Amino acid sequence: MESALTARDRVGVQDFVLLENYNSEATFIENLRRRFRENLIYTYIGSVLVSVNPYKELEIYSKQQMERYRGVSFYEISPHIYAISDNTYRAMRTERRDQCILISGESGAGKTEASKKILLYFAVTCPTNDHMVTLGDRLLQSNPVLEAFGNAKTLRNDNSSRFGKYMDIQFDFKGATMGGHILNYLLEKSRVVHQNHGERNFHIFYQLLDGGDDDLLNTLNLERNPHSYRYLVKGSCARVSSISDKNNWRVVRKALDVIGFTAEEVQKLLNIIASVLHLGNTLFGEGEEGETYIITETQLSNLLGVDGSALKEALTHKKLTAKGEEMISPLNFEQAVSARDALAKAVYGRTFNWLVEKINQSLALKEEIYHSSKDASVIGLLDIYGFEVLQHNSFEQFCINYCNEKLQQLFIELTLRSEQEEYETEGIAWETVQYFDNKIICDLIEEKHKGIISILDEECLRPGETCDISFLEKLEDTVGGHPHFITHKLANGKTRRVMSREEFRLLHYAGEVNYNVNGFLDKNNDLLNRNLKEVMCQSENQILSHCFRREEVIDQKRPEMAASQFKNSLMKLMEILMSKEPSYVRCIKPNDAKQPGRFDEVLVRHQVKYLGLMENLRVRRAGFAYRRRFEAFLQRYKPLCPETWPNWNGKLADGVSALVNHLGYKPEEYKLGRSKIFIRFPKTLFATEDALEAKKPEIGKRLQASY
Ligand code: AOV
Ligand code: MG
Repeated sequence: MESALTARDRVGVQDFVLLENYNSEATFIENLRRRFRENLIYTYIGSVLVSVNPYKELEIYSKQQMERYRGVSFYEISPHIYAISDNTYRAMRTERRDQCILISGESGAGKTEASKKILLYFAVTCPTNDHMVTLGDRLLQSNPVLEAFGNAKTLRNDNSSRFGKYMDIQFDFKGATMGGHILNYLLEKSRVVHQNHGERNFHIFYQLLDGGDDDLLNTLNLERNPHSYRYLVKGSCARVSSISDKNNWRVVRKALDVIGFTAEEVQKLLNIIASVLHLGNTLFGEGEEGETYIITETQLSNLLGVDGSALKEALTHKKLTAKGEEMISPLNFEQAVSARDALAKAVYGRTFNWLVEKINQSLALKEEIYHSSKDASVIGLLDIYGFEVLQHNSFEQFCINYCNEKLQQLFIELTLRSEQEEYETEGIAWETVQYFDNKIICDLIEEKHKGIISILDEECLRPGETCDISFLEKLEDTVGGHPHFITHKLANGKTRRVMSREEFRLLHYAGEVNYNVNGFLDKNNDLLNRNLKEVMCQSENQILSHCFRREEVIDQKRPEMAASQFKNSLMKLMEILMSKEPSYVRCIKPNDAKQPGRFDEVLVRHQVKYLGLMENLRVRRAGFAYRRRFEAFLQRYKPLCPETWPNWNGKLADGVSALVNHLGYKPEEYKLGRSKIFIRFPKTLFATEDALEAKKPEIGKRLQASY
């Protein structure tokens, strides 16, 4: 039989805290590799779960596995996404505090899969109220729908999330699920009209064409072949071997029913999806006088539920108000193409928001439950788009990477810094751990007046001739000297040859990215001609008339620009997350080929570095495994010591001292801070918990495990 030592050698340790040489990055990576080789994709750093994408189905997510993790303490069983889920759930129940689980990692690292497993765990294991039996199903079924409309195949990931998602799951005082709510962040709308080589449009288009029956496609005037649609072939890869669009169509179609979409709503939704494809095939011609006309006739206006000639007019003309007078001016060819694309993006983007709204209605607490749910608690799940570096990075990557920068800042704020600060305020000796604080990059992007987003907004609003290059020049003037910002201009006035004149480079926490400014102003402006809005708000398709409001046409106020809107929504998200007790899942991508069994050390080392896992480990190891406020510790364990039982009337610290003396804690096992006890090793706490368990019959009441 294999000895314990060789087993450890083979599979590594399940918590990095147990590594002898915890300062060595090589040891850290070797531990990850050993575990990965044995299909052990999860490892802890204290309470943080590190997950390596296996790129293959593992038999570790069954219902039996879920049962194994229910109510079991973290350290007694192998690391798992279910352990994090269960722990979070129990913390919510025992501490009555809202929780959140933050999942991070680069594109393709496994965030979305992790979030789905967590949701599945709650849906399967948590009790349900009688009138809420369908809620678990709806929560689960919201995923395929949102993924169909909001995910796409990219070079990094065949099912890449192109929107950010934060989902609250609400529980009543008995711990039963009672509702859910989704917040969505900035969908990558540009994908509707353009895809890079090797990438696709959103899944739903291909699913509908491949899976929809003949009658349905006939009513939508669609052909089955995706190559017939210009918006679907920009990336030259309409079909992907790893994806079954036909099967996924069935799943999505069923999910829409489960969530509660009516047949009429589904029809209207599909009319919109088809209309986007027809819009893409709408071509323009140029007359002798430079006027533009539409040369492709399709069923477009019928599907959009709008008047055909009004739509034609709006696609080729622009309405302006000058000095109180309305003027109609014809669009040239390029303008018409970009008006058409803007309409396609607006229609799709707003429909996506409508979809989230509808799902939220279906997951919402019933009014009467809401009012009687004062004791309700929430677990939030954050699954965003991961950090990405492409060959060509544009406005979308800028927003996505900024979002990841914010999340990393939150991680630093909440774990590394707060951990150190706590030791300091508690007066416990502490060796400072150096870590990279990315606040400097967040400031570079978001600072008022001086940050990149403010400069972009100013450039969009500035009257006169502005263009993407004038924005870049403004950036050079304003943030040119920033240590994380680089352009082709060198400080000595010479030029950096490796960079184009249309690019700026940001040194992100996770790596360097060159952004091409082409299209930044347009994408930030995100404008739709007023006459197109007028046509759309009269649509007979209720989804569209809901999405395009009359008030928007009447109200001439300029809406907030895209980047600022995103920035503000992220600020709000940070507030939401800060108000909750966080748990972390840090996802790692083992190779760029999306293949099982391949562990690319260089790639993994890079992620370990930028995710700050070594710092995380050092902080954790330098410190103590557990800490608890004196009153909470005393309250829980006082039955174990005659001096403190049944009531302790002296100072809390003295009571805790008496208690741990009685329990025989050795000096190296714990420290008393100003308001908390710090316990160095998990085993000390386990022994105390066991003693409490043994005493339960005596103290005559059931105490729930609290770690
Ligand atoms: P992401 O969410 O982190 O990328 P996903 O969760 O979509 O990445 O994972 C990418 C792919 O890796 C999935 O489609 C699965 O094929 C595989 N995968 C990930 N986790 C597992 C797992 N636990 N077991 C088996 N296969 C897995 V992005 O949304 O692109 O940032 O934007
Ligand atoms: Mg994802």
